Amino acid sequence: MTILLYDLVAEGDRRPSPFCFRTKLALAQKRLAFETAPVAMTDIEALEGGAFKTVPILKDGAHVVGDSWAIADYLDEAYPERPRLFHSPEERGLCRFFEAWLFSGVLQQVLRFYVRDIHDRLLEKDRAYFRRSRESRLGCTLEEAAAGREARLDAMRASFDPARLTLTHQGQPFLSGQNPGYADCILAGVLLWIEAIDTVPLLVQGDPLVVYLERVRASLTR
Ligand SMILES: N[C@@H](CCC(=O)N[C@@H](CS)C(=O)NCC(=O)O)C(=O)O
Repeated sequence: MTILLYDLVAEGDRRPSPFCFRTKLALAQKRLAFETAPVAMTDIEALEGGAFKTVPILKDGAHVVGDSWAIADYLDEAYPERPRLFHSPEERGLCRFFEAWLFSGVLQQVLRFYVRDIHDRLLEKDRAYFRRSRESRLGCTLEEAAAGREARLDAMRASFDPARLTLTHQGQPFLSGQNPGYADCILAGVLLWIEAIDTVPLLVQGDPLVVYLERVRASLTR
């Protein structure tokens, strides 16, 4: 039976979720075939008996798993013969740290920069909910969050420098070393999310992260 992934959908069939991209990359890393089922943000709670508040949600036969980390653990457990996402508890722990660093620091800037664009790209029926929930989280309106954002563009791009430094270090084409690992699913998931929003590019020509993203894509679609 084919694995099904509930995937956030926006206008024009855009898929604007860093967590869903992460899981799609993880499935590709495990060489598992899957299909996606597009879901509107305000329809998530109607899925699978209302068991989940967020996507991704993975359905594999009788197993329904929500949350990208729980899905990654499930995949390693259910498909031990496939390439592992985590080669050790230590790698998993470091990936947890990497996510916390990325999402508490870098992603706060990224979200403020793009939040109004994300709103405008969402399905019409999701926009009021998105505005209400994100304004309450941000403590300001979406317009206030995005105000004067051009002046923050260089700093936002530079906030990815630790990844650039790692990747341009000779002999390390991926965050996880010679091959992509779960840390690469986390970072590439974020880069693909911003690409899907398709407004002001996060990456510009000549950025080592452009080459990196191509490398991740190529290695996972081979
Ligand atoms: N910890 C969750 C977070 C997932 C998440 O926040 N997903 C967002 C889409 S990017 C979502 O479904 N949001 C629904 C909402 O805000 O109501 C994971 O790792 O899967």
